[in-house]
Amino acid sequence: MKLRTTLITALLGSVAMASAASAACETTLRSSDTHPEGYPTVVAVQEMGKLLEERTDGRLCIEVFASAQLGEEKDTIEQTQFGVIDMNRVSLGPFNNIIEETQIPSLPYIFRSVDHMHKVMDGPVGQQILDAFSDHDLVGLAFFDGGSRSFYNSEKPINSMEDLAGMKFRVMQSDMFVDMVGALGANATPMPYGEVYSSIQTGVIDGAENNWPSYDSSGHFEVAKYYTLDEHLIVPEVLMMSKTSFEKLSAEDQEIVRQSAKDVVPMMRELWAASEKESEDKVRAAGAEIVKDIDKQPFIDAMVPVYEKYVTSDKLKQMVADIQATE
Ligand code: GTR
Repeated sequence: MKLRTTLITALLGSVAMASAASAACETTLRSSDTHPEGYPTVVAVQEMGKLLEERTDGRLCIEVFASAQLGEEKDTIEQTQFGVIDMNRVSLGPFNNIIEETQIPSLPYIFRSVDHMHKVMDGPVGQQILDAFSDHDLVGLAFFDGGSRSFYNSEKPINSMEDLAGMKFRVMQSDMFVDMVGALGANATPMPYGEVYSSIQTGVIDGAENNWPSYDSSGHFEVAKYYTLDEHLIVPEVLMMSKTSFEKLSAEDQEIVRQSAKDVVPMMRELWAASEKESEDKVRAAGAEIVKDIDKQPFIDAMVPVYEKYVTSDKLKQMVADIQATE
């Protein structure tokens, strides 16, 4: 937390001070996040709110409802489509069953690295995905980092794909992720994030999969101490707005919203990298057992049927080719 606060002050200090001094806003956009206060995605949207307030002379600001106060991701997506929630920061995972383009950056092992993911999402494929939100009553604003996701469980260290056989893992509510876990020889249970801790604790599932900061902030490391860095997913996260709320804004303010979302991305990325490190240190010190050097090739090979099932149309095939061709 201390590190995060120092970073934010260094990166956005002047804006933060300017906005603290300004008067109350005319319109406050309500934004949802499943993560708690201090988590990089929450901080990034709060910082975007400060930019907005400053750039609109107080016409617009943002209030982030953290810790799933407005509901679990799948439900808040619907509420954002209906205009009940103005803004939302979620993983692309729960969008997979709604917007087919979001399946592509959610494919296992599609990105070679986080840098590769950044290049793709900052380029034409990223724009194509943001544009796809507009057919679903939403406005895609920016992509945030979600690191890489790996399996953790309460039972035993996973050293190879064989060790996963028959185990039960929670996945986000995406059919593709159910098939991904099935292709690895394990069983998947899609469920909301907020139910995972107790489901592991009571033995309903053996574990789940996520990135360092979520493994830490959710407390899942307390009930599932074996974490294997197979890094099967690098799923970007998205900040989007309800089209209903967006269309209430003037053209000038719409542009300021779009620009401010993009402007917090570099800060979000720095915050994310620091947060990963901080969470890793914390869960290791708390006794989590990490398997780091695992042969990923069998995992990658096992994903062929998932690609065959989900990358079906020419459009989706082209997206995969564009990603693979991105240096
Ligand atoms: C986190 C992600 C959340 C949510 C969660 C989950 O890494 O930031 O948006 O998708 O994972 O697994 O449900």
